[in-house]
Amino acid sequence: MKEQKTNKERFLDWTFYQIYPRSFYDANGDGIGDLRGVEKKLDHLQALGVNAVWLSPCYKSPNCDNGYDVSDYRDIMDEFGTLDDWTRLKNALHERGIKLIMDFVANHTSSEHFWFQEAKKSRDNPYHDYYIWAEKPLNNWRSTFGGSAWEYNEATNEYYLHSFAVGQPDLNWENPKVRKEMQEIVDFWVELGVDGFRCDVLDHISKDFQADKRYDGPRLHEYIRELFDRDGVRHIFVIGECQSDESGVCELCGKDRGELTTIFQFEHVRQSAQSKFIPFRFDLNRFRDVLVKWQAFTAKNELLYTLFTDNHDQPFLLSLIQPPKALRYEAATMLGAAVYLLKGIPFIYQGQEFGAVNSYFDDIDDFNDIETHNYYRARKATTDKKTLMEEINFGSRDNSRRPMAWTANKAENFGFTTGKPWLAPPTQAKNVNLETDRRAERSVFRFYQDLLRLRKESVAIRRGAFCDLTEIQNSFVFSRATDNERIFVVCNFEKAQNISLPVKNARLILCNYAARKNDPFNEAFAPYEIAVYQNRP
Ligand code: TEU
Ligand code: CA
Repeated sequence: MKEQKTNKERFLDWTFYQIYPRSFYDANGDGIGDLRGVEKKLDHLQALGVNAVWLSPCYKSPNCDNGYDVSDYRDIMDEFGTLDDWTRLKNALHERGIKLIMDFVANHTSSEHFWFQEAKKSRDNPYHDYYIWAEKPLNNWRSTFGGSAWEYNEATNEYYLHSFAVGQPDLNWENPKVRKEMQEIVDFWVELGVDGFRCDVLDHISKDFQADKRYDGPRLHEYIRELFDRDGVRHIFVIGECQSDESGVCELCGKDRGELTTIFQFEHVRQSAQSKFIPFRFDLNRFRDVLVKWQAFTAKNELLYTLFTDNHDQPFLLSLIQPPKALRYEAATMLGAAVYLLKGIPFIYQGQEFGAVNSYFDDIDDFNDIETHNYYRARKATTDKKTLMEEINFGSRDNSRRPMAWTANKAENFGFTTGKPWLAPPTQAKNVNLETDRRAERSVFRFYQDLLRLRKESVAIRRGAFCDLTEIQNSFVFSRATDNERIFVVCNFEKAQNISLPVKNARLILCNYAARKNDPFNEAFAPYEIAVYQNRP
């Protein structure tokens, strides 16, 4: 049967790799990753088997929030290179058949952006209305990074809204001029050849100041359509970072809505209702249940779903499930199979492909993230040092932002830079790095290669219907099927147990314990063991 490709379904053939440029690879020895550095590592991406890249922000920025505070949307951050370097990188990616999407930070600018520099001067400045001002705070909203979301500005005797850092004033999307500016920025990059955008906190752009939450305001959908449902733009890939529940997702991504290709939905990775810094034990059964729920929901409503476990905002999920050290490979590959064989668009975060884990540092000076520092400052008077550092190490976004460990060579900063790295490398880099992993018999990288090759070869994995076949707790069993192909995925969680197999006469196509190759249908599963079977009736 010929593969049917509706317009949106073609995105199911994309497999993303997220690059956090500051920490990926430093090509000029100043200790900071850069665009030339990304270009130098394209062999790695190709060897892994991805065909799309999401680049975290690389625009001009004073870096109060590592590029999520943009001071010029049409130029590249000095540390990362130039617009020419960007064009070279884009061309090099495209030559290899790899798509490129850029981060698009639309909710706020840097306070050093020209617009804000003007806006704060006086109430009658032509840029004043580009931002959100009030004589008294309009509500008691808190900034995500701590403190009030309203900051006083002396020159105008007003407060301005910043949902994130003080240096990230929220744009006033009610102002048609702001919307026009943002459209022109989208056009600028589309003309330069980007394949799409990952839209930072897109659900924040419309606000209801009376509401408890800062997102999903009344004009959200209107603004999104105005931005992306236009000639010359409609074809691109647009993924929104949104907190929406089920009905919100339908409105944002529904087939005929003209809004987003898909969104990042976080329910499966955010299990704790408490502050992200308060340690908790991640529950894999709950994780599975949420994934199953969204597989069913997106199928029913014909929505595209995204498959991910990690990004630059959270500690590595692999560390949250706390596998014994000796089982890191098994746990990492089990997570990979449980997530990336579902229906949706995979996003792999840098480091995941060799089983990267969280770090432990005793000293707050070994952290950079603004959220981490704000938390430390707010708590240090009332919390004992040991507890506080445990919280910081558990929840800090720096866990996933540390320089990539390419090699095992500590003296050479694990292959990241010949200079002094901008942030201390991961504490476990000696053992957990790409080079060591690729040489190992149990290689996470090789498993990911196999996984992505299977996705490429199998229509059922990319397009097939999902069916949950889980019978017992601490396991996840599912199938993916088209008319002429069936894939069965059996994942065991942390304890050895027997799992009755949904199939007896199929081909074993992927496993993470060598012993299974000799005995494919053994129902005894070892800790974190997975087995994937294929059937072509
Ligand atoms: O994140 C927005 C967001 O709501 C969260 O992911 C938040 O950063 C996290 O919970 C804090 O722990 C986006 C970006 O991904 C993040 O890096 C930026 O800091 C933030 O927006 C502001 O631009
Ligand atoms: Ca550099």
